Amino acid sequence: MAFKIILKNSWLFFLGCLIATALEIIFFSPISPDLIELPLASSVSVDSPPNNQLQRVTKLGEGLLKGPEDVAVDENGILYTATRDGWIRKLHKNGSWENWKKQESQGLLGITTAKGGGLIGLLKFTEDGVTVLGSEIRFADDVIEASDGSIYFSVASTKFSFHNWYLDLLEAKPHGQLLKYDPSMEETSIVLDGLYFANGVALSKDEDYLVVCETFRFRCLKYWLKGESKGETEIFIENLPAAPDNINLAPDGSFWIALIQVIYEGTEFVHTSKVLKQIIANFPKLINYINGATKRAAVINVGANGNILKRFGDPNGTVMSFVTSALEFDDHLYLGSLNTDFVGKLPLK
Ligand SMILES: [Ca+2]
Ligand SMILES: [Ca+2]
Repeated sequence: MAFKIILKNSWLFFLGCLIATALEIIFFSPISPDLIELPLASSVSVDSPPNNQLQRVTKLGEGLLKGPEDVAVDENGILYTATRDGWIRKLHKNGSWENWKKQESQGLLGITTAKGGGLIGLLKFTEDGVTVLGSEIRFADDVIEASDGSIYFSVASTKFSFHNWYLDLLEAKPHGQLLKYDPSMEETSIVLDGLYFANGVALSKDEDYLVVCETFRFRCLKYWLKGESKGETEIFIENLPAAPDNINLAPDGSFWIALIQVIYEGTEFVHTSKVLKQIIANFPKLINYINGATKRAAVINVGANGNILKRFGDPNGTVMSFVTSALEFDDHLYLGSLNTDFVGKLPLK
């Protein structure tokens, strides 16, 4: 009899815990998720044709650079990168590294060299000091400067920060923006709102349009700055085989786009279930089981017409993984990553 009561109470306790956990997950979840539109099955594979070109990189600054997400090279051939310890470091042409500027945040991601000298992230750094481009920006991502001095930059999410970016992935709502800083007015305005994790930003060779990548939509948009379509937005490339991160203009007018594997093979089903997303948002360590970013690397070269021209990869992440940036300079490709302690350098000829 007593055994039966204990058994019954145990079941009640178990049931109570189960209901409490379900209520916690649904009502106190940090996200209110939408479902992700995954790339169509017909899309080209990121590994097709298979290649492991990114395993051939020379490692620059190995051990010194923690998560160098983006790279920039100035006209004198000096390479810059911002790392997760808050340093912006310079690689001089003689091969020596300089700890150039230190900032409080560890979340400075995209950078670009400034036309008048110096470097632009969410802050503009010059030898003389620092200019703030926008206040109360939670999660700035990539940035580019036009020749008229306007600075365009992406905000990946207005809801989540760099440190919980995966919540934005799980929520899958358009919290991203493209902003413009006008240096003459010292004002920042919204160019595009409602973007899905706005990430890489690049200007075309003639600066008649810019491309902004929407990571969790597996596509990049073209926004016209000049001509009869000025102010209009259209698709530049869509249905990408992985999620686009930073984008850089190449000297020939094409673009290099880094692709991250935000959805691991076999775990696609997570993004078709709101309940599963809420469970993962409550138990963040589970994200490691569905995020394939650290398992491989891929970059593509896309023509101005939106066609893929070249692709380089490290299909099992042996040397490079989570490559977030590819920049062409002087017949070499410089590769940034959130999962390496070096910048990769790959000869293109
Ligand atoms: Ca950049
Ligand atoms: Ca980025």
